[in-house]
Amino acid sequence: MHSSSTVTVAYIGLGTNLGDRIANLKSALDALDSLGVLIAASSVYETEPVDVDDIQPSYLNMTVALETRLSPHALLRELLEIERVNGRVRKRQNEARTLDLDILLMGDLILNTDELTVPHPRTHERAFVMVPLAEIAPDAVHPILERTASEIAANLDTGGIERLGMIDDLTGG
Ligand code: PH2
Ligand code: MG
Ligand code: MG
Repeated sequence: MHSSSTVTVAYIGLGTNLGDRIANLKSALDALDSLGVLIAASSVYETEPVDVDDIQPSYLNMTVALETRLSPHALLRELLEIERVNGRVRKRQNEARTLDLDILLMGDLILNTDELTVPHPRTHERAFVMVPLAEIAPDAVHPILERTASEIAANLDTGGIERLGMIDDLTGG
């Protein structure tokens, strides 16, 4: 695994709306734990699908903070592999999935390549991302908007999301 001496905090969004959604989140957390140090995890939220063009089950979403020495592209490769191991099949954009792992923010990095855009392009528009992010990192600054997670979250419509609780207090099914 490629690594450098620089430690950064990557904020990662987790999403799942197929299969045993709690089990999918737990499996992802176990795998993420091996990529660095998980320093925070938000509550789990049940959320209405956003930006989808078919009828889909509701999502579970949460965010984590991962302290890691991986480069952004190395981290992306690891996240895609964790998605694959957890049954992610990619046919169409924004289709239902067992597991989606997105790099939301990575320190104050601004990156725009074909494979990876950081901050995640739609992060700041999405309550299902920003509410759990503001829960664990209210003062994290979006490096393009130059606003904190809590400021961004406060301006979003949170009607479609419901806090369920911490993952360790929830059971699957
Ligand atoms: N992910 C998407 C599209 N729409 N909606 C919700 N509620 N949660 C998601 O994680 C989500 C979505 C594409 O990644
Ligand atoms: Mg996504
Ligand atoms: Mg994704």
